[in-house]
Amino acid sequence: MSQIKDKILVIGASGQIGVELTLALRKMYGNQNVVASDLREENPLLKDTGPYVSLDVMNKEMLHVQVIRQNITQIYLLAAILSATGEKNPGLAWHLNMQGLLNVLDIAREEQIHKVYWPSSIAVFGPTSPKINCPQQTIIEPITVYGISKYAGEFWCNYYHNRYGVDVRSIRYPGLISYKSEPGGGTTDYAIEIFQEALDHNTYTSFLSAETYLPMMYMPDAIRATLELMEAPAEKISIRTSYNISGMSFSPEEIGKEIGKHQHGFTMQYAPDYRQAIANSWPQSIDDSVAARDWGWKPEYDLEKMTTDMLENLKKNRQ
Ligand code: NAD
Ligand code: AKB
Repeated sequence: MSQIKDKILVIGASGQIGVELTLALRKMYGNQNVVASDLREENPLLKDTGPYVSLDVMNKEMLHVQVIRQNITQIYLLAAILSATGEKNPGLAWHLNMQGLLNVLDIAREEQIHKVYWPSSIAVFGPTSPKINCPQQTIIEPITVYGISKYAGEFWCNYYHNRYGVDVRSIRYPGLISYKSEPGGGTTDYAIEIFQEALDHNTYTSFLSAETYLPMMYMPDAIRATLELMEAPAEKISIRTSYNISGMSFSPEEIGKEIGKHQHGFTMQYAPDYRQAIANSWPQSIDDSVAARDWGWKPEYDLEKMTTDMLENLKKNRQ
């Protein structure tokens, strides 16, 4: 339900999730009430759809000024360094992922921002977490700097909620698959590359092995989950760290077979690299029963439906 009085700032709006989330928020709240911001230039899909400001989340003063100047009442923080890129520069990943969040939480507390959204990831889980139907609360020992930063971030969110009353909400997204904007350097990015390569060359070399099962989700489900969580009444939110949500699980071989149903003669090769160890440390599937109970979460897309939609839209974009 749209709330006209709210003014939203999306930080990291030019990224894979940011573009689609900004467009969805503009539909709900009105174009002028959703300010997109990023360190890099405005994504072409956002052009002329609403206000855009250039902003570095690490510059707390600049962020604070924008929040006051624009009368911001909700912040969606999407700026982060993802798992694969994070392993190349652990110090930078820790710094951005932690300090960016702390800057936002501090300003939210000082300016009495109504709501904050900050995504976590299935990357919080590690090799000692259950592989199948990984529960909301379980052993969590991440092995990547990205996973460590997300887990620490979850507890900062919980802390700011308990201590200062900041209404911060979060989801542990699985790997997200989309066709509108490029992925930002994750381990699950193969499941996007595979579609592009299938259409370009009818063959794909996966950087994960054939049988690597991972939790995944199609972007329309992820956007809907985000909006449903943010629209839920506060008394329904029992988890102030981050909610597990689930969409589908598949391996490179399985998605290759699914694409092959549409792309006659599609072939796959496998050349696992450093990302294999990251993928091996994550669960294969996620138990999202707490999100289902608290705010009614239910995914719509399975592998078959997502593959059909991805190929249709990617082909349309190429015409
Ligand atoms: P992305 O890399 O595509 O986008 C991040 C955006 O943040 C980029 O446009 C980048 O320019 C911007 N940014 C980087 N540093 C910045 C700074 N200092 N100030 C302002 N902007 C800055 O990432 P994404 O895939 O859209 O992910 C968004 C969030 O969702 C992240 O927190 C990520 O960890 C989380 N997440 C993503 C996935 C996924 O599969 N995409 C899965 C789980 C969690
Ligand atoms: C990544 O692979 O790093 C992301 C994620 C699951 O957080 N897609």
